Amino acid sequence: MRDILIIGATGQVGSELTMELRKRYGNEHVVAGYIHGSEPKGELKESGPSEVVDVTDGSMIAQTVKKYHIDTIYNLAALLSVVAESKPELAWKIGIDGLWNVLEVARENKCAVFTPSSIGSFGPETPHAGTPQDTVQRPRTMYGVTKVTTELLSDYFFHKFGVDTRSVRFPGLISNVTLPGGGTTDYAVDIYYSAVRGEKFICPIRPGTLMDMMYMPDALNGAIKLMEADPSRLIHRNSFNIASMSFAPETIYEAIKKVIPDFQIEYQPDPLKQSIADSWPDYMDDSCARAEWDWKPEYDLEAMTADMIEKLRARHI
Ligand code: AKB
Repeated sequence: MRDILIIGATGQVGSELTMELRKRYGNEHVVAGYIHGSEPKGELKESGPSEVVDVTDGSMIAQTVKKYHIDTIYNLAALLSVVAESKPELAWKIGIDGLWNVLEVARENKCAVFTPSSIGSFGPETPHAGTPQDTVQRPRTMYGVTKVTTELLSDYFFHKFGVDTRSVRFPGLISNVTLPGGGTTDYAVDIYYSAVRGEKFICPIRPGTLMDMMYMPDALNGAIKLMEADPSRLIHRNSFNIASMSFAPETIYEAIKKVIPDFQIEYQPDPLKQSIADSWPDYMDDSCARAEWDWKPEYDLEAMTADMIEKLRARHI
């Protein structure tokens, strides 16, 4: 049995990861950490404990870890790629000063730590087709800089202090519970909301732009499976490429059109989002994750599209 703290529990990943972990480990064993202004609501609030945990305040993290005898921290606090370009200092403060606080508390209290990296940790010089596990990582975005640093610092704490740090490089995550907000891959979420609302979708990314994407249930399974993996099999730690599908905007549009035939799209590329997208992999090679901890996604584009549309329609969004 684990006692888990999720930092950033009300965000896109956190809101669903918290519920999934409560299902697997029991409600009382999973604490939802949030900051003022993004309080948990509904089932997330009612189903288990929650605490104000600001990642930039190490003593707050330590207090919660001690109070609930936490042994595993999922550290999800971060600014996404687009918003980080307008607030680079804050992105560093949350992503790296915050990570330092988490790792220090983990070292003192013997906690395992999961902190996601991203396809954003790669840059223009990275091989874009079949991006290898170990390759050039010279991103030119602040988001990317924080993600590469996250990988290095997490590995440092593992090698130097024995802190059990593990991580995956998430592709763009597509989900229907909490909106992402501030990322380059957000278009692949927004497009479903437009389609279900019967609106034309204005796409900020040019046709032909390939990026790795993943449906949230696979992302949650990946994170949890890695944290449960036998450590003796792990050659890598921070971070593993994981992949399930790669598509360009016209491909997801066509997949949605098969279900909603009168759906329309117009392309109005956003220069910042486009330049970030162009610097990221077309698709990653995730063979190390498959070999070292049996990573295997379930959803392809068609299965995800059917599920997204069904879920959004059921909620009358
Ligand atoms: C973003 O677009 O910033 C994120 C990511 C791919 O890490 N969704």
